[in-house]
Amino acid sequence: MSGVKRQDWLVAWQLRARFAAGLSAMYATEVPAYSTLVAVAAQVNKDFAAQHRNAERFGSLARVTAERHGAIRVGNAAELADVADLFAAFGMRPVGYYDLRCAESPIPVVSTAFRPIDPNELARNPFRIFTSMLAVEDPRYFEPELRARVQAFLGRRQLFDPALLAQARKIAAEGGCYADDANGFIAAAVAAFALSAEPIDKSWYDELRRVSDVAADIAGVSSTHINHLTPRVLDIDDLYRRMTERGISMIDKIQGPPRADGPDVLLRQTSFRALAEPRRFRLADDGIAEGTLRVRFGEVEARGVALTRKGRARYDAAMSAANPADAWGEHFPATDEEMAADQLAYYRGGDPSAPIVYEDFLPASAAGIFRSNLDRDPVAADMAGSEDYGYDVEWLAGAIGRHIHDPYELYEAISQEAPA
Ligand code: OOG
Ligand code: NI
Repeated sequence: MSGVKRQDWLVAWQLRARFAAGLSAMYATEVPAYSTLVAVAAQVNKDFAAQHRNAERFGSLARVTAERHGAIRVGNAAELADVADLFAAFGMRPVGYYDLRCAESPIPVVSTAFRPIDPNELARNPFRIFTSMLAVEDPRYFEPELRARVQAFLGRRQLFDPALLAQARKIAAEGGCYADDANGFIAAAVAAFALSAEPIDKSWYDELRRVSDVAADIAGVSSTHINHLTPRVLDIDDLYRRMTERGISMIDKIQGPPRADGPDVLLRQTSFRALAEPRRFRLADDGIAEGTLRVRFGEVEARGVALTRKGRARYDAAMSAANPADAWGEHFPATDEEMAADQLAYYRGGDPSAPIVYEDFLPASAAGIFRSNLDRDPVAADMAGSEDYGYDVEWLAGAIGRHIHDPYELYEAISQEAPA
């Protein structure tokens, strides 16, 4: 970075911005369609800003253009605790709990999102990583014998170099590090999420694929990897059209709220399948075979105002209608003034011109994004019932030894502050 001297002290947001940029550069070399997506997204944002006076109401154009979220998947709570330690060095805390086993099309994971929580930190760089953990204790997916072998496999692998984690803990404790040390730290952190070139044990991978593609992606290989990196756009319908025109076939719809006349709410997302990437497989006779896997994809998103619990209940009602777009007006007013007056959405100091942007995820969309990129549905013995098999937010917080922030409490606190 220009103007940064070796002895300069870099704080969490500066490290986070470099981490996000480093992952983005790596992902662009790994998944070329990502570069197309980023270029089209930047053009959409520029055009939107030129045509709309209040284009920056959900964040500055600089923030939105640099904004990304990533996603990773890990196998168990010990791995998730290491991820939490690593991301803490970048000022990213666990926020929210998502149980994707409860989705309409269940996925055998529970998830949280690591992100900054302070409004100033978010404004500087809001990088977030949706992090999923395999629900290996859930008997609907894993019978005892397979579970034991998955746990043994996970217990043997090491996702992160202990020296990297030690450095992360030190940086988190000290609130930053010298520029001199930052380069190596960030390069090592980025490299930890590269797609591994190590041969994949084919019979083990295939056995897990019979449970679910996600189980194989998580526990069938010896490392984790960034599986998508999502830019943010100001007009996702426009983005969808432009990508389709370029011959990139997107999933058949935009997930989340329909396009509406009133204020944008929550999060709208869409994705496309990445091309198959070459991978090497180790066969039963110890021979190596070349093959391909399609485990990664492209995604893009648009963000709107954060909804209160009351607003979220309205959202769920609107989305359960046969045609959410038609039903939208019955559940939501058309102006920020009415949204604020009805306490449906969060505004700084209650000022309707100061919407608070939604910084989190939507479980139905997340499951939809997972699903749209899988070849087949996971096989679960019996999906019916609401049994969580011991997974809930308190369990997860205890298992990683960290408070998992409640998104509503964070938005509520920001809404008490005076408009910026
Ligand atoms: C995560 C999918 C969820 C989103 O934007 O909702 C997600 C994954 O595929 O690991 O990233
Ligand atoms: Ni995503």
